[in-house]
Amino acid sequence: MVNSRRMLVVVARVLLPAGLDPLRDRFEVREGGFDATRDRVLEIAGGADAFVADPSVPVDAQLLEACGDGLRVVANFAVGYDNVDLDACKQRGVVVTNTPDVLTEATAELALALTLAAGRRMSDAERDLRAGRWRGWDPAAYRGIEIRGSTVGVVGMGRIGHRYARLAHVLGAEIVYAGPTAKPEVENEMGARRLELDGLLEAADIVSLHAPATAETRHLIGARELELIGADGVLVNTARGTLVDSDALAGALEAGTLGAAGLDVYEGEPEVPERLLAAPRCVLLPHIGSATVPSRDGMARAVADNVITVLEGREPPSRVV
Ligand code: 8YV
Repeated sequence: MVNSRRMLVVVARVLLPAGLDPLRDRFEVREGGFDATRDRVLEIAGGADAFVADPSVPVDAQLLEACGDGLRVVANFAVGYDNVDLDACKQRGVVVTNTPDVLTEATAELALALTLAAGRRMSDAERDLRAGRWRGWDPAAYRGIEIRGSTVGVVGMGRIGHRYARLAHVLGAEIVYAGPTAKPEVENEMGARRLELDGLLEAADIVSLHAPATAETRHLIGARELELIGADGVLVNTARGTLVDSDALAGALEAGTLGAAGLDVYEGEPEVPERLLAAPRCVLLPHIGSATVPSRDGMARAVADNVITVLEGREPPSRVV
């Protein structure tokens, strides 16, 4: 008898209809749901031909084992893939994909929004107003920086870093950048200068992080680096929480040795360190860098395209390994 089993796609948590519908048209789909625990994910993973993860779902040897030998692709619902053990996937011959490009604009724009919000002390100002602490126009209160005339330091001049640099440059900033490779096209386009990280932190009034989370970038920004950014400087992080030592950051904000911070990502999400919640001159968002309609729908579609192509024996549009 011919085996007519429909292939199984396991979605660890949730996927938007833009990605779910085309998958359901072709395959059996099993979803863990928004609050799926690790145990629940391991339980539903069995028999998966494709596994859809997101940054809150660690994909490690144990999970791959739970999926079983039929697993052909791990499709991450994100551009970042630090939650996926690439070596373990490679060892089992499992393809890993991500969702680049479709979220470049949304994330760069959010980094710009955080730059302005932190640089102009919007969180403190709004908090004071809502708490009834606004006692009238005060020429000395909430004074911040202007992007025009500032030096903006982009750490990681990839797709998102480049788009953010363009936006800041259009607003009149001078651009410096740090990263493993020189980007002559960006240097030609906007006169950007490549610096070593320390030089960038010293030169920049605003530092925005756009590097991936790796062992090398863990706590890239600690107490020493924050001091280099300085008491008037602004730090923005829309990349990954592990890039910044959050205790050191809270300390610098409390002591006034860092001007302001705008954060969208944290170590150990969805936990947010108490000290950061209480810190002054700090804008905190719940990891919404890619949260626009076109971006999230584009990401969901990209997940489906990656799964479908691999399960149909073709090369996926965005393969990591
Ligand atoms: C969110 C992101 O994690 O793509 C990434 O790497 O960090 C963000 O887009 C994503 O939206 C969660 O699925």
